[in-house]
Amino acid sequence: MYDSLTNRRNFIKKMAMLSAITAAASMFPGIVFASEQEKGIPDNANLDWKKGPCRFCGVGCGILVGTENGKAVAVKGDPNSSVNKGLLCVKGYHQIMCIQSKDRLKTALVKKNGNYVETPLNEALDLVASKMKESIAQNGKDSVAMYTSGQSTIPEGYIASKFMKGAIGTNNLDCNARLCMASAVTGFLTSFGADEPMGCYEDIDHADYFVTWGNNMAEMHPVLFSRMLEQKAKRGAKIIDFATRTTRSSTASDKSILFEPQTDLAVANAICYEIIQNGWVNKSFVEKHCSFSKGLTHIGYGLEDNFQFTDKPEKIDFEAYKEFLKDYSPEKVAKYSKVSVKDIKYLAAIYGDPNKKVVSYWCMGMNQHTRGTWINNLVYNIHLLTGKISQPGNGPFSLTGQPSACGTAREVGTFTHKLPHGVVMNKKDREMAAKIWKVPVERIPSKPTYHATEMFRAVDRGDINFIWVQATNPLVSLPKTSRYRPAMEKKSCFVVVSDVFPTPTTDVADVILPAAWHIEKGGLYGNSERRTQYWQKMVESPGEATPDTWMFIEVARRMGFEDLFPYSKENHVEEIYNEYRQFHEGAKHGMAPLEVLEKESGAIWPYVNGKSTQWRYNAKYDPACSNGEDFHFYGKPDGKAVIWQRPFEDAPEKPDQEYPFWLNTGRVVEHWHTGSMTRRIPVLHQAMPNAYAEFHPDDAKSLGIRNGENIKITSRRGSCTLPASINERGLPTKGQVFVPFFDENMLINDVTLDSFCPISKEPDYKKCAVKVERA
Ligand SMILES: Nc1nc2c(c(=O)[nH]1)N[C@H]1C(S)=C(S)[C@@H](COP(=O)(O)OP(=O)(O)OC[C@H]3O[C@@H](n4cnc5c(=O)[nH]c(N)nc54)[C@H](O)[C@@H]3O)O[C@H]1N2
Ligand SMILES: Nc1nc2c(c(=O)[nH]1)N[C@H]1C(S)=C(S)[C@@H](COP(=O)(O)OP(=O)(O)OC[C@H]3O[C@@H](n4cnc5c(=O)[nH]c(N)nc54)[C@H](O)[C@@H]3O)O[C@H]1N2
Ligand code: SF4
Ligand SMILES: [Mo]
Repeated sequence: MYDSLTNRRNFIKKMAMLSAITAAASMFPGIVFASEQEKGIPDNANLDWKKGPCRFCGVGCGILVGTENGKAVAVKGDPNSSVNKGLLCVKGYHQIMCIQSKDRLKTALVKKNGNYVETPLNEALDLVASKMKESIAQNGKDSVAMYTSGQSTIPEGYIASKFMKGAIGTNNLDCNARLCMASAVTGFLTSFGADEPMGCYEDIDHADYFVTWGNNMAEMHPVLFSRMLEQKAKRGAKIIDFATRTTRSSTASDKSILFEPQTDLAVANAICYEIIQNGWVNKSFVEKHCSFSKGLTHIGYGLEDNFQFTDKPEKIDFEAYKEFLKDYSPEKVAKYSKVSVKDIKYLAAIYGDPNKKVVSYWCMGMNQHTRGTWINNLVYNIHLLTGKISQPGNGPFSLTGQPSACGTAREVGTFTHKLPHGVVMNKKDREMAAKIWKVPVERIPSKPTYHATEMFRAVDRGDINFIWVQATNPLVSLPKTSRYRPAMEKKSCFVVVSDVFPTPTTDVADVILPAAWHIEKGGLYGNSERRTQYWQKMVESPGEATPDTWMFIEVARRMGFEDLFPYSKENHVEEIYNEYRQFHEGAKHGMAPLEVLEKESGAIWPYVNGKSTQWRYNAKYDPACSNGEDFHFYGKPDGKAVIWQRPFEDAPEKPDQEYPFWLNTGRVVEHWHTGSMTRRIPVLHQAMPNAYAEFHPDDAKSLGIRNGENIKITSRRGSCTLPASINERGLPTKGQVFVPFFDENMLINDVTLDSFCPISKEPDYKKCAVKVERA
């Protein structure tokens, strides 16, 4: 990709930059300091720098992309972005290196007699529209589905929703964010009645303690982690890593506390037990701003098709809650959580100290959990009991993973039950959508249909006959792909996949649509701190590669919905955003206008009277607070946040004699998810060429496994062979094996379990039982 840098000196400088980055990356995982990067940027006056958000994670760093002769040639951190202040991680710096990969999809491909035939895009879109129409005519609206992404831009997600729900009239729209932050959403809704965190990244500058609840931030949210390390160096802020596996985050922390998978539920309750026992409850806060509830227990695991669950919340009082906590004394919980009584008390004392500010962070450890909603509620309980919430440096902070998990998946609402404002079940919300979309309200169905896992189960059963997959790679990323790959190969379902590169999912497609990549189109993303960021197209896309939004619009028009999609090709991003903004008008969720987003490196919603709201629910900062009190949890009708009674319950599958190990899966700093982009970036691919299985050295010894030796991991669903890794990147606890899922040649998701949290429907990729043999 550096072809355009003909200047030899610049080339050498580039190489120096790469090695500086690599060196810094190995010293300090994933973290590169701006000064290192600046050295390598060509001092070429012709570079035209354009701003935007990073393509990769939910931190949402601001980037500046340097273009020369129509090509993107350099990336640096945006010094004006308050998120990263000029810093980026290894993925950030190298992001543009994948787009000129030789195997980039440049034309549409249509499968004919088992072979892919290059087809003009117009013809391919005709075919997609006719197949969609045919399926609807033969089997009804709910026989067509769309599966999108937290990496889709706001306009992409918005048009997908308008197309499926408003035009066709089916709720068969869900996205990969279901696999990612659905439990965060249901956690927020049950505790606060409104989605997304109350605080912002500036909390980092004020907190005395950071407690991470199973979140490997050094590798997954590297720039935020570097901001925490900076505060540690500057002010002595402390990082406590509470996790099931020793990672680079643990080794960079002040204290690492390990627990048995799933028992975070019990430890969180034990912390609340201690807070109450020691008189650390912030009584006036709790009396004024909190209520207490309990829900059903033994709620199941979603293992069977068409699993249904509805909770039955009941109000309780403080005394009943206190009584319930008796089962969670540190002494009792220490027995099965494997966290010592001393460490439980240590954690409780941090939260309980009224003079210390604490931020809790989490991501997939808590969300990919068969009790994901519960564990989110339980960590909120700790912050609510102590009143450490919605203030600079004090708060629970649920991090997102994907660049627009918040902006697109949650705010636009590309889920079966959601609308851009509110939910399909609510008549007023449907009326609002119908009005803005200019469609009859009866067209928007009032019942949710399939969430991600159920959607692919429905494909397997033959209940879905057409599926369009966009900006996600489910045949690598779904749990239990051993079931869903054969399902997608069935002739009963016509499969359309829009991607930038060939993947195991495009392998099963009937039509492959070539998508324009991030900087080849304009768009908007929303990051973890409710920051909306806008960028404009920076370079042309190759061949017939086209923005996803435009392909959706073209197909919708071909299906007879021209009137509903009157956008212009040149300005559709802006036209769509302006339409979408109407859904969120008002003090609780107002979105910044484009003129502001054009100038600034994003704005945080609620954007009210020309200002971002950094701390919601706190009357000092949030204009939507209206009860005359210092705090107002206005998401709930009574203005009070809910402290939930939620018990510890076991995982659906635990190690036993036949399958004696826990399997835990996740990620590494170098790769993005299924690796389709980062494995095409040479420096990242070389740094981490293939997946591996991490063991505790004692387990390796007793199994007679040497480092690098191939081993086979088998569950009740499938198996996967890969090299063993001992004492390398991370260190699982005894009895646990860890595998990253970025490698399409070593498909660990053939082994994982598709059980999910009954409330959020988010699968648990972190726990199932496996056996291990030498291969
Ligand atoms: N480099 C890189 N960065 C990324 C991504 C990427 O692919 N690559 N993806 C992004 C996305 S979409 C996401 S969702 C995030 C994920 O970010 P993380 O959630 O930080 O990463 P994972 O590797 O999925 O999960 C690792 C954590 O799961 C915890 N865990 C395992 N079992 C349990 C349990 O029972 N309870 C609790 N509480 N914790 C448990 C482990 O302790 C470990 O810290 O990363 C984002 N950032
Ligand atoms: N075992 C295991 N599995 C997991 C997880 C885990 O922790 N363990 N985590 C889950 C989580 S949290 C997540 S978020 C998912 C992520 O899983 P996926 O979403 O399936 O993974 P990605 O690799 O991000 O897939 C995005 C695809 O979009 C393509 N793409 C990039 N840009 C564009 C674009 O502009 N348009 C289009 N049309 N395509 C584009 C990329 O090439 C890539 O193939 O994985 C889930 N799966
Ligand atoms: S931390 Fe996330 S947003 Fe920032 S540069 Fe790295 S991948 Fe991009
Ligand atoms: Mo994710």
